[in-house]
Amino acid sequence: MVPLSLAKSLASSPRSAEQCSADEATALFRADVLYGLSQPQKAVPPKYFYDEAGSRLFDLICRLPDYYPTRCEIEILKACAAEIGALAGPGASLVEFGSGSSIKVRLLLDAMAAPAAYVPIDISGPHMRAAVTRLAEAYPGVAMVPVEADFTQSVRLPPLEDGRRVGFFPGSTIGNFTPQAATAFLAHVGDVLGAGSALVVGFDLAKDRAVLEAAYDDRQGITAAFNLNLLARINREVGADFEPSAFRHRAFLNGAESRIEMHLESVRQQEVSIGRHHFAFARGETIHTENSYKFSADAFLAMVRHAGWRQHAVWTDPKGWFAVAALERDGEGR
Ligand code: AVI
Repeated sequence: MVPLSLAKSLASSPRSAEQCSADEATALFRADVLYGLSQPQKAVPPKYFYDEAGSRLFDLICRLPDYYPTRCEIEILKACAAEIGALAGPGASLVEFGSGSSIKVRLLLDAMAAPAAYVPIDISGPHMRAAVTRLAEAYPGVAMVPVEADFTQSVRLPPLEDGRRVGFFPGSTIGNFTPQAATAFLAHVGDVLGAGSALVVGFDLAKDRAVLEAAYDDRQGITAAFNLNLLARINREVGADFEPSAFRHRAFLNGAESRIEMHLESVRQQEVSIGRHHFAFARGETIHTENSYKFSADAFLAMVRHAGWRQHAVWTDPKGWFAVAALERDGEGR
């Protein structure tokens, strides 16, 4: 069973869809879109960004000069990989929640002593499997055990060797949850990994508005394409008749909530239909598509403590823009 607090939070969870058939996934997508467009503030959960095109666009975002989180996090991971390797110990299994292209995990696998297994969990199956095929060639001694699933749901891990279980949740995806949902998710990860496990999680730090807004509204327009791709996906998979050129990408810092918000703004008054459902848009009205929370280290650590984790270490890049926390769960473990 999914804890209620977590189930409720799925409306604002980053990447997911249930571990279910394609038809069920489409029905869930349709229901989420119909529900979200019926709200006073129209919204679609950000988990739906990641179809094939969206996953490719996200990979491009990660290479953008304006999008600092990836660069900063890689810099941090390179510097602290040896300490994470020591924390994991020999024969550990690395479980990545929302593995995407499985790029950063190489830094950890390189630093670990004889890692037993890599378990990527991701809803975008084809994208994940292609990434795992590439990884398997580079790490022939590591068992690759991909799990195509919604990592926010009650995932059951495959049988693993006796070494420590180490969770990996990079990229500041934790910031795509509300703080309440993030706390529930971190507790859920603790339950999935079990007693004695460790968790390495990347989170983005609060900083200047200009730096943040440029990262989510880049000069090349890739983030705009990523956001607008959601409408193309809704048209294709749910049968809507969105005219993507009648919407524009908007990203701004909501300082009171310490989060970047992404929206799709209607450039004119219009109506959009999904079957017999019709949704009126005023000019300037938006669909809220994503929150990306920016934390202070203290606020983040309070949250992880609340979720049952103990701090092992926190590292930041020289500019203090991004942070990686290594956490531990009490107990005997495996
Ligand atoms: C996946 N997630 C951590 C990204 C973020 O920064 O919130 C998604 C993203 N949205 C726009 N650019 C990147």
